[in-house]
Amino acid sequence: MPSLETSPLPLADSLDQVYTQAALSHEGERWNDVFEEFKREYGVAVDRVARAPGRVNIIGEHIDYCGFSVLPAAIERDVLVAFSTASPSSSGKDIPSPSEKGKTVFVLRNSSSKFSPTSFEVDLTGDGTDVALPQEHHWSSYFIAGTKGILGHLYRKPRQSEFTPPERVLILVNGTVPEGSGLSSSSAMTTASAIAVLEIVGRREGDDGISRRDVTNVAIESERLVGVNSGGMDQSASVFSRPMHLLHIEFIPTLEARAIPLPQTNPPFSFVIANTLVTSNKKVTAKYHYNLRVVECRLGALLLAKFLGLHYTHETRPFPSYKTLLDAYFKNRGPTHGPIRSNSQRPEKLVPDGATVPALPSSRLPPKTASGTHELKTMLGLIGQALGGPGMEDGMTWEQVAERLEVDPKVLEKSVTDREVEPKDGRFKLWTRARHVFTEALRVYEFKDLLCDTAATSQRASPSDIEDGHTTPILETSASDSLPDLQTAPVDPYSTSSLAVPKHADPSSYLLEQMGKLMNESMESCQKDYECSCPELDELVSIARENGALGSRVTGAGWGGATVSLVREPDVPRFIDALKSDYYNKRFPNLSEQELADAVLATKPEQGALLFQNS
Ligand code: NG1
Ligand code: MG
Repeated sequence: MPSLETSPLPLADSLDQVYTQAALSHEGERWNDVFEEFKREYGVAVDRVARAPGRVNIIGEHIDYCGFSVLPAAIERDVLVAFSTASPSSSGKDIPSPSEKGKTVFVLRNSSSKFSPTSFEVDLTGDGTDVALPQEHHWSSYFIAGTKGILGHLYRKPRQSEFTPPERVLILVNGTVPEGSGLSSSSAMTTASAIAVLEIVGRREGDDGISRRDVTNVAIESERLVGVNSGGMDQSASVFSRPMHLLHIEFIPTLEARAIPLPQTNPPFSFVIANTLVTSNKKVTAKYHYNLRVVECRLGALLLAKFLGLHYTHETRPFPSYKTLLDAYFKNRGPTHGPIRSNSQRPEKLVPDGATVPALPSSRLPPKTASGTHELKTMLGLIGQALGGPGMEDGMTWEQVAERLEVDPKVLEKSVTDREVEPKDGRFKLWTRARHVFTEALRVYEFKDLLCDTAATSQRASPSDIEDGHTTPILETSASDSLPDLQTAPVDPYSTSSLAVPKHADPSSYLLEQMGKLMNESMESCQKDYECSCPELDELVSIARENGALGSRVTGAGWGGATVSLVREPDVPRFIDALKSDYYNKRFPNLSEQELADAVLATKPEQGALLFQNS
């Protein structure tokens, strides 16, 4: 059985299959509309559809780019890229032709009139460098980024088969993930485009085909072309998710995803997404927000590595490694990664007064299901000493960090970021950012352990690699089939988790409360330490908690976007009503019914990306 990461993308045989799938059946009408619109626009039928969903992150915010694992899931909102390489019929409107032989014109149209049509030309046998991203940011930027990324990747892997590029690719995009809402419409688009182009150039399968892991890595790297130094959570969730599972995604040393079944509780629970309707345009604000945080974490990693005396020699300047906080943490983990050096080997003046470095366990990496939370806790103790300390409460300037690292500030800046960042008062808040990262990483493990313990105690499979060969049906089991039943679950005496579900009069309540508590702690850390919240997010989570949410937090990058709340299913209608009357009616009294329905939605984890053939 191929593993999750190396299996090819599944291809459903026919759209009939789509309609019969529980998760997508209510989407039938939308798909029909897309098919009809395509025919109207181009005069030919859709040949294939690449579908990539948005995602909700349940826990693990702003730690993917630090190398730590996260727990998101795909949602039903998605991007459909319907395409055909057939010649448009004469009824097709204004279809451009390639300007030279060998080039292919991509004709890009979007079902939403908000997004203007465009086209671009590319050599599909080349490396993608002949096409540039639009000067002005446009919705097609993400599509083109995915195209460039996949072509660049394939170019390094010679083709085995003959390929004649088509003259045109006719495309209709139809998306239901609201943009700028923290549900990752951008990644859905980049991922869907990478999959579509992979299919168009005939490299999805076979000796020269590439795996799902490759596609995901390409989508991750491609999206960075658009201007944000993002991590890999969204694209991974979009590709690997499966219904009724959370995805535990690890990035280091390689991308790995494991599906963890959601427990069945009594009463059942829902994740409710509520959009603040404050759009956070990451591309525009990146230098004050997202990219700045990435830089703060990288600087923290360097100082931490230096503090720990890790391979920090004159030869390695300007420090090629320790790009992420996980790196500094990882390499601190015993013989396989080089032991911590003793105090005497560390340059003295870098060690704040009274700082001591406790011995860390020298064990190897813990197995996937156990969390190694102990070591993270130890690191938490260290970051205060490495990044905090007297005079550093308000953060450090480039110069101060450079001085501590004994490098030129200009060299430092260049090696840490290729993007402009503008910290407030010129100061980087390294300690609080790192404290968020390490506590959040810990919460992810605790959350995962809660779910795994529940799965284990109900004697079902604990997290496993998803085995999705291309012949695998879209949904192999009905959702309820794969759910561990908490009510009948015996307690696992061998559980390693500090939060192991104890014998409890009401295990469902216990589990939901613990999950909610971790989500609330995550929010608090995002608000105080990471400063990625905003007044509207703060207000939404307060209203949520006052109206039945067991936990409520920002999902996605923040500074706007959406919240996710854990709500008992019977409470969902009342909960949604309360959000409508206390938040939306007050702040956005003129929303239409449809806009309101789009703003607040109860979700269940959904299937990740797929490619459909219209036959
Ligand atoms: P949003 O802004 O929600 O799409 C971003 C990043 C993720 C991750 C989260 C914060 C992109 C594509 N995604 O998501 O990698 O860092 O923020 O946890 O930028
Ligand atoms: Mg995004």
